[in-house]
Amino acid sequence: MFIYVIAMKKKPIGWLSKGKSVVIMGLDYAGKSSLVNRWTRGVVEKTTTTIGLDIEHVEIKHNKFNLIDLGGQQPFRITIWKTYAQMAQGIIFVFDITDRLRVKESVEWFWKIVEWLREDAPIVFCANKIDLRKEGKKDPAMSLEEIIKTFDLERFSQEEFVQHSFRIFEISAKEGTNVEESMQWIFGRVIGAQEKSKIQGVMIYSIENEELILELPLMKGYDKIKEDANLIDIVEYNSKLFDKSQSTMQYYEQENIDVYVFAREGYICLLVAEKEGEYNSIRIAGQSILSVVNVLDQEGELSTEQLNWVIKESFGA
Ligand SMILES: Nc1nc2c(ncn2[C@@H]2O[C@H](COP(=O)(O)OP(=O)(O)OP(=O)(O)O)[C@@H](O)[C@H]2O)c(=O)[nH]1
Ligand SMILES: [Mg+2]
Repeated sequence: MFIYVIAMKKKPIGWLSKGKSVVIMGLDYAGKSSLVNRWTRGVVEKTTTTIGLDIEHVEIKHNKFNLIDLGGQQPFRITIWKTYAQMAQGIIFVFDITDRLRVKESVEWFWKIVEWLREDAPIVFCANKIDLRKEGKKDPAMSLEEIIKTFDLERFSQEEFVQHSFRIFEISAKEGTNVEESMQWIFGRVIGAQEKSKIQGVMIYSIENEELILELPLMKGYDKIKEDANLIDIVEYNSKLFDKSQSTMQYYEQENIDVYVFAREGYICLLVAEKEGEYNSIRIAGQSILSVVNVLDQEGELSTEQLNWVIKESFGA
């Protein structure tokens, strides 16, 4: 098998350019190259099995990406997949919903990939070839429920995998169904992850003790912005608004910055961010900080040093 594959090699492997890499994986014949063709060129040309890998260079919102389409045949799985999974900033996993015979194999490889990934890499699961779901006759294709159950995809809602953004799309590379949607989602997540550093500073205030328990500048220039923004006023206004049991999020637009206010379990957390940052990563950051604050406080170990460390580790300075 391996010799056969090498002998077929007839084109040079693409090159990796600067920028983040999004990697497409899945068994051979799943439709990975068809998905790339459909998305980048709007057509599905006749594909041949991918030897090694192909790289497309794409640009989204001024971000450059390598879109790496890996060969799905067994020899590539056991040789190059791990390396590319480890370097991926995002993963597109493609599954052929008519390939019942190899479902078990696909499930095994899927979870191997998840193990290799960086723990915060987003994953989009593309259940491909939905155009082959014919009404009327006995349906050989797998339903969404069946796929979620067989691949055990509900694990992504559990604590263990909460760092991975995960989404499943039913797509048809052939007809273009959900192709744009799934690609927008994964690249949006990868760009979002990149924008975590747009958070400039963090403040945490205890509603119960009515005191500021942490103020952390994460970027230069935060102090000046603080004066402009009257952050303390925002905190005080919100602390009057909410009691301990409430959980909420508010958003204030200032001249130079955006301010996100999260309130939960007796605390208010303010995130000062650059204008027009990616909302989702800020929301995740705010909620994570409050969870950490709450746990540390319950253990009676809430120290500024510890919080500084947690926040810097998680969100970068
Ligand atoms: N009906 C249907 N056929 C599809 C669809 N997507 C891909 N195919 C077909 O599935 C076959 C395999 O597609 P490829 O895109 O080459 O598969 P691949 O995952 O890149 O395979 P490897 O490169 O070998 O790993 C081709 O005959 C495609 O025309 C789809 O959405 N619907
Ligand atoms: Mg291919």
